[in-house]
Amino acid sequence: MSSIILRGRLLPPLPIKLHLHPSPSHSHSNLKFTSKSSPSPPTITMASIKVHGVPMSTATMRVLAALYEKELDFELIPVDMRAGAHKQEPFVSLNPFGQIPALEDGDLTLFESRAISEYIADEYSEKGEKLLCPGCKKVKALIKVWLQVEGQQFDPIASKIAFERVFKGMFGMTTDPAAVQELEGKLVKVLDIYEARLEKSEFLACDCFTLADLNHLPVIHYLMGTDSKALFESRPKVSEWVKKITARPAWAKVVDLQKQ
Ligand SMILES: N[C@@H](CCC(=O)N[C@@H](CS)C(=O)NCC(=O)O)C(=O)O
Repeated sequence: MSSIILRGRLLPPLPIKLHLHPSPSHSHSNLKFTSKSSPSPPTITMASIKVHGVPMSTATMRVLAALYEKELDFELIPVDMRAGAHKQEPFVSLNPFGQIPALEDGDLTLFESRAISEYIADEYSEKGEKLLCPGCKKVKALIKVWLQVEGQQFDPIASKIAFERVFKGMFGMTTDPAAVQELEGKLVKVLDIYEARLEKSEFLACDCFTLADLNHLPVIHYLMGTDSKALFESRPKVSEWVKKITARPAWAKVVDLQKQ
């Protein structure tokens, strides 16, 4: 059993069963993955990229999605949140705010999942899916707009709904229907804007899948398992977009990690 603490709230243990592979280079057990199509179980490699986090965490999932889209090998180092490992050394040397995920790439250490996914997309621009359209400044500017929209308009509402509808239940807490109603009232206004945008382009920034779409995946993934799904499905363009982004093979690998 492992546990998770969401946005400063200590929550009871989470029933995640991680399939652990002993690592010769570390005193604790880590998970090593290769993003290239290979038969499971995951291949043991000397990955220089290390992700500290857990696969149930939305912020960790965002980073994992970027790594898989870029077909990069990485090592996932589970953080024992039940034991408060994220609030102690050595983890707080990676993220002084004591939140997962943190990323190590050689001698570079990063935290904040959106900054990490942007770093991966930029640093490994030649690999895998082009998530930032580096050649086109105007598209790049639009990607930045929609990255901000996700972080500033969508996530503050949608992740609270996910907390009410998904995580509270997971941790034996009770959903507050009044809070859900109020939040959904706000989310529909945001989704109406998404619907209008997606009438003009196939994805949020342009006609290709970009980091702006990717950053939405973790919270959308959880909401699709709740009654809030109807808010997405009742908007034809939003519904089509959700189907396309959640069907990506890289995303399927992130979801698979939760089952291990
Ligand atoms: N803005 C941060 C949020 C990270 C975050 O809230 N992580 C959660 C798990 S999804 C966590 O570590 N919570 C523990 C805490 O806040 O103490 C990011 O995107 O990386």
